[in-house]
Amino acid sequence: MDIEKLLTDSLSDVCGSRVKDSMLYSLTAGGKRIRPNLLFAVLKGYGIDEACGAPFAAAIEMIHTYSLIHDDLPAMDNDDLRRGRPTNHRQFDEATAILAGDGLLTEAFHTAAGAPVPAEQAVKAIRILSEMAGPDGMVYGQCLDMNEAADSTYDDIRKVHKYKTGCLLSAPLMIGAVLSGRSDSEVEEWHQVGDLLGLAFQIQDDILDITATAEELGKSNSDARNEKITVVTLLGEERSRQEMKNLYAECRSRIAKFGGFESDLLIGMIDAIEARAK
Ligand code: GRG
Repeated sequence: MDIEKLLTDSLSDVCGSRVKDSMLYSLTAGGKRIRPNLLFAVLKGYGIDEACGAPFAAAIEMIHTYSLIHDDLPAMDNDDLRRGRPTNHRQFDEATAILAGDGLLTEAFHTAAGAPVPAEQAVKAIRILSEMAGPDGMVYGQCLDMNEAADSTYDDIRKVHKYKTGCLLSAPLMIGAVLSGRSDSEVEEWHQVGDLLGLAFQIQDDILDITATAEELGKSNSDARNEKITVVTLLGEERSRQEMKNLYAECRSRIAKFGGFESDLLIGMIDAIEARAK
């Protein structure tokens, strides 16, 4: 699946405006496209045609991009660099960046609603998308993160990551399982894999934040500037690396246990994520 084409095609019917330019600016700025690829890997593992998941894959990447635009705003992290380019509000202006995020979030649901799947599956998948992105999911995680206490423990930080990072990694896994006709309990098992993946991914992000330059990462590393408590500041670099390795290993082991699922592709993706340098 050509994910870049999928993303631009998904916005082709949106009327031309400065907001559309701003949405496209961030959506087409690159990014690793981990979330759409996770969804396609689950569908392939269950032997389902990936075309039925394409609108959901695009929707999740749009929601992810909106969250990055809003996270970079002066009222949040106030960052200047994202995906190797000036952040959206630096390139356009603050009001346009807010609207671009709003536009991507709402357009995501419009896109998902057009998926060529049975109505019952579509409703289930759209509900998951909303729960994972909204005030019971990623938005809740962002809220916890903004109100972090100075004496936060590892368990507190785990909770922030479960919601802020894990939910949007769980969404493609869960939606892939829904579109493959799997049971609610199996969908919930995929949710748990996403939680583990989110924590591993975030610990890795925190390690990269102190070991790589902003140029290498293509984004500002504002955690130190904002004096954020991270897993690395709590556990130290070595213990954090070990924790991250254990979590990725646990992800692989759980993925390998799903019945009727050909896991090689997805496990290969987890290996590639673990090996990432940005
Ligand atoms: C503003 C509602 C709202 C939420 C913001 C996503 C997020 C929550 C904040 C961004 C900062 C951050 C460290 C988020 C954790 C998730 C994460 C590591 C995002 C970056 O994902 P990648 O590495 O980014 O997949 P690319 O650019 O490759 O798509």
